[in-house]
Amino acid sequence: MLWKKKAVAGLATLAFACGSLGQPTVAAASPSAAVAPDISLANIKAHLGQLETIARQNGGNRSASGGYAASVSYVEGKLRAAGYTVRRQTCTSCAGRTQNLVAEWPQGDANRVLMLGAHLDSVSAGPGINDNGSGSASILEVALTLARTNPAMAQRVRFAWWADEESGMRGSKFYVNSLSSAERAKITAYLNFDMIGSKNWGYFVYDDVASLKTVFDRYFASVGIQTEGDREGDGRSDHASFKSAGIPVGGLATGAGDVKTTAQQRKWGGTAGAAFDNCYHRACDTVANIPDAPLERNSDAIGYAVWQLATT
Ligand code: DPN
Ligand code: ZN
Repeated sequence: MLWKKKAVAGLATLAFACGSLGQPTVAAASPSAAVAPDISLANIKAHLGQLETIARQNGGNRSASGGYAASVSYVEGKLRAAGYTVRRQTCTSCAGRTQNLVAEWPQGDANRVLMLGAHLDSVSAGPGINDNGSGSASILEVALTLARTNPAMAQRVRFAWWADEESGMRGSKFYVNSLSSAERAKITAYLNFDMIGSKNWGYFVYDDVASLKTVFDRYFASVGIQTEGDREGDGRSDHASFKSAGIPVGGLATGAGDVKTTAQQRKWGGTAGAAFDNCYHRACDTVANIPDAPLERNSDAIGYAVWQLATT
């Protein structure tokens, strides 16, 4: 949509004008970043449909080895076809679902790495389409869009799909522990996406690092959406593994089992007094549990942040 691209182009100029006022950080938006393209909602929904089919064919979930392994193969196949070099890491402290999938776009300064991640496992109760097909499919489509549009890069962008988040963020912990201190120091920021299509959505931005929250907030402001700092997900998803290692973290979420307040209903619509996602960790977390609006906004926010932080 042209109007949206114009609005975002205007924001790039604003970021440039205000850049000198910001605090120096390891993860500042680039003054000369390219304009982010639209991230295709239709493609994201196609990925989610595939993940649900995989769950159906494997006992109704993507938690046990069959449904998890098939999810890894699906994402890996798309990345390889787009030209990514993809690495599987076997997480030996993970149970049943053991493969982390890591893909790096091989352009930009190899000593500065922007990392994005989403957990690819579900709980055993259901197919896990919001939790966390939504984050997994969105960063997959961002990765494919990056390959297709091939902008000039200031940083490396590395994407990860984590094994075994649901029993204690084991995949991401294993990965962070496997890095040398020199490799950790190259990661300028880790951005996490876990549940970004909740049916009774809110717009939550991780507030661990102000400069990263600001990048996302600029996108949301450009489309007239107010955000709140994320509380519900604090320490509960894979960003915690990176934060513990001293790596700056950011991310997005639309809410899980917490209940929407009246003030939040006034801000975002939906139903006050009901959970953000009443199918959280249940069998009904299917494609029918995902509305378009939060998925569209959050995936475009991810694209905006990647282009702002990593392109030139
Ligand atoms: N996605 C939830 C889980 O994996 O169980 C944790 C979570 C809740 C993360 C709320 C973010 C926000
Ligand atoms: Zn989750």
